[in-house]
Amino acid sequence: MASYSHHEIDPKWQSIWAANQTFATPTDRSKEKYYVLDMFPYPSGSGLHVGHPKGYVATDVVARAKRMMGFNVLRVMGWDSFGLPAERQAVKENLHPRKITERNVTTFRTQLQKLGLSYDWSREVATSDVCFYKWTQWIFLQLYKKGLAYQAELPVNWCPALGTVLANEEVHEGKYKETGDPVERRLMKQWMFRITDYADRLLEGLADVDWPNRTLKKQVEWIGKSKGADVQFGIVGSDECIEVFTTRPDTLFGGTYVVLAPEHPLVASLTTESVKPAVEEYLRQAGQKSERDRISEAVDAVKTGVFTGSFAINPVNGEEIPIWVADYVLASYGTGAVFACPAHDERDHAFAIQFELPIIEVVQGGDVAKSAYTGNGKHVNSEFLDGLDNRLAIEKVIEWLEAKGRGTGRIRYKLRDWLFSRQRYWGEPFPIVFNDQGQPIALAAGDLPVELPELDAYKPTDDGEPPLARATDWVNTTVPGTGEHAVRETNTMPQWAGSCWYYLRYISPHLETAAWDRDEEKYWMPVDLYVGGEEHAVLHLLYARFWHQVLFDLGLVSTPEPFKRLYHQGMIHKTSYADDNRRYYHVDQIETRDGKLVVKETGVPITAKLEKMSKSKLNVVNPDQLCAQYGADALRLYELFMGPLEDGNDWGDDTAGVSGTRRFLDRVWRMAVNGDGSGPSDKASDIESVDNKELERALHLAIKRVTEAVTSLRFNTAIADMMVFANEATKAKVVPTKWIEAFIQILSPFAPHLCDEIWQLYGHQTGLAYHPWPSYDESKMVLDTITLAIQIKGKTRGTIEVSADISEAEAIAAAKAEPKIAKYLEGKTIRREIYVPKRLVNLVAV
Ligand code: ANZ
Repeated sequence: MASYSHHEIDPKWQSIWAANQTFATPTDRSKEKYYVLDMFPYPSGSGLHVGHPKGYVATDVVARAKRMMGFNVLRVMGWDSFGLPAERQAVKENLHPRKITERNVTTFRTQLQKLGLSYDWSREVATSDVCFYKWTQWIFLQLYKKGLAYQAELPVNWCPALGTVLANEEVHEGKYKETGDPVERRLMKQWMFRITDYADRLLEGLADVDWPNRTLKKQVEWIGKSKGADVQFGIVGSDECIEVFTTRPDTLFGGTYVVLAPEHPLVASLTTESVKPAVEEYLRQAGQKSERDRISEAVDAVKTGVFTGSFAINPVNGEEIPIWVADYVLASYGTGAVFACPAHDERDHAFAIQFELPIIEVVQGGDVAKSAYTGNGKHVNSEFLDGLDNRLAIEKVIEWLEAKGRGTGRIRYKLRDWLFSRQRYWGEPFPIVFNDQGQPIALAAGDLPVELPELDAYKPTDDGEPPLARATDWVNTTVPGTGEHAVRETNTMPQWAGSCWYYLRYISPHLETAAWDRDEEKYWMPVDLYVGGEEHAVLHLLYARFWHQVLFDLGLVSTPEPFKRLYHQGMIHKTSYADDNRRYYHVDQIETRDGKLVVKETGVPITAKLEKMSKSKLNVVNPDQLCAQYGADALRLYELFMGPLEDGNDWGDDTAGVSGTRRFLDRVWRMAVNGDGSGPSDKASDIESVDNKELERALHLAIKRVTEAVTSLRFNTAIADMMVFANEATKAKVVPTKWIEAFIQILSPFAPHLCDEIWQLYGHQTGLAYHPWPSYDESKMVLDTITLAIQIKGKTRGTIEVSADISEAEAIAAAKAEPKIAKYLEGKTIRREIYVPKRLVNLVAV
């Protein structure tokens, strides 16, 4: 049989695995554990495209290989199933969000199951199930009791059209990004978490995890710890003072003006009559920008601002300097006021140029007339700081300010407390009631769950109350214990809540008496490998760490950090075709005419662009169709063969890539299985070994590389090594059955259906899922040695004996290390290094 029938094999093995509960989580605790976790998806209405499962396939290879290596593996899938899209769809279809969610989950589950992913489906969870969110509410209570949850009246981004608050990330230039509906700042009573209490812990914990550097950096920046000082500036003609936060108190002598955020409480009283209209107009304009817009604009050269007419007194030298208002100063950071030192701060410099304010150099090292000098150097024009290095000057000036009572050393964070309530229906209700005095009362664990009441309209009420306010029977209740009248909290929790702890519920998904079993938690935690998109580098991963650290402090979990190792899979892109009006076309509607892309029917010119896959861009490739056409194994392999896991990849032609990995699997089949598909091929022989160095080496190298890939996650090159073995084995007349079997074992995590089938044809009664992983022998990998010529500027000066599979870097290093060559290189610099594989190294030294 030239090819194998995935139509038979895929469903056959999927049902055998299901019937035998092959991937049920082991219950014996004698073996070492491995917890491999995927970021669980939001089950959206459009189902999976081929970009989604890349990470899941990668973790599946790891999970399958780890089982074969003797680990107890925990591998579960679930659904992040609360959230706004289901609620919007519910309004559209007039169907309950639960129904919509169930429908989407069914689609997702079916699609994932077709890929043969080795999840323990008996442990599946959904954050919107009451038996799950009961425990989300319970965890909220633990944080509340610890004093970490509080209510505050806060300015929020309120969108009247949607009737909800929006996150800062969702707002751009005063409008909701998705729909363009206007957003206003409104004061509302919100639930907040004191995540800022954990700022230092969240920083320190990063030292103990194996995460990508970029992600660590993003978390550090988000937390934004700054050391500096709060400094008081007097105001000319007033008893009040302006407090500023600065990280560079050493530059106070170069302070030439003070800037207040537009929202600063002193703006009104400091504004003099003559400039009042200008200041008011400025405040109006600034009010329309979101904080995020203001941060991103802060780096632009063009500054906006307005003079208040008042002057401040510089505490180090008594100079009177003008007080401005500008929106590059944020009300929510520091004290909402800064002193500006244009000579040594870029934003201040741009502002000073714009408004012709003085620039005074106080640290030497640059030309401050041209640009701000932010480097280190010695102080000048700074009286008692002159001659000091700026880092020492910071300490000295803080001492001076503290002695004079004009300032204090201070540490500040960018991190803000976490706004934890939403005016939405499809989320977890809070386990909180308010008595008639409006005081919040936490329910007891025994009162949980607070079930989401049934509603038939999911928009907020007309007066802006959350949708749950409509459920009056539910809202009106009593204080447990006293029977006093009370009303329930009608906000719900944000979608982040469930994803903060789902990985703990996977450990005991059916436990009714607790969120998780403590002994089981001790066994399984921390998560050994967590794979998901880099878009979660900050919020999800910071929020989950915060909850986890609190749970750790409460003695409820055994590890301070939840996710030991983190890895981001890259995003798969696909060419999209759009005309100048950003109308998208399907690839079938496009053709090339005179070397240019046009729409077939109309001749309209088209621009092709690599983009994220999305329905609206008509560039989605459907995995179901590929599974049907080429089989799950070919698709799984292609997902990992395309390129390094962390890179973004171009999917390429719709099917070309998958047909390539399918051809490889067909070759494996022909090599291993006889013509009628009933047993081993004629090649397979009972002999122990065969004198075929290339083949033996290819086998051991492939085992080594696949074994390493299970840790390094460098799958694409490991697959290439398996392809080399398959080619060599195809060429060979005789291959020891043992070698074919070892190869099938290492291929099985990638192509589990095909490999279990071949394994069975080779007469084995039990499948490969727990078959011991094969070992490799380094000595079988060395090929014979070869001789490389070493040239200096093209003249041969010597030779070296090296292993035939030497890499370029190794060859060059070996050439340089050769004693005979050293004398030619003395006192010279190597300008170029040229390597001709298997022949020579040429060092161009001058
Ligand atoms: C004077 C100064 C002189 C500053 C200088 C810097 C360099 P990070 O590291 O981000 O904490 N700043 C303080 N509060 C601000 C606010 N609410 N909005 C905008 N900017 C604010 O930066 C702290 C620095 O950012 C502070 O130090 C302050 O400018 C500014 F040569 O003070 B600096």
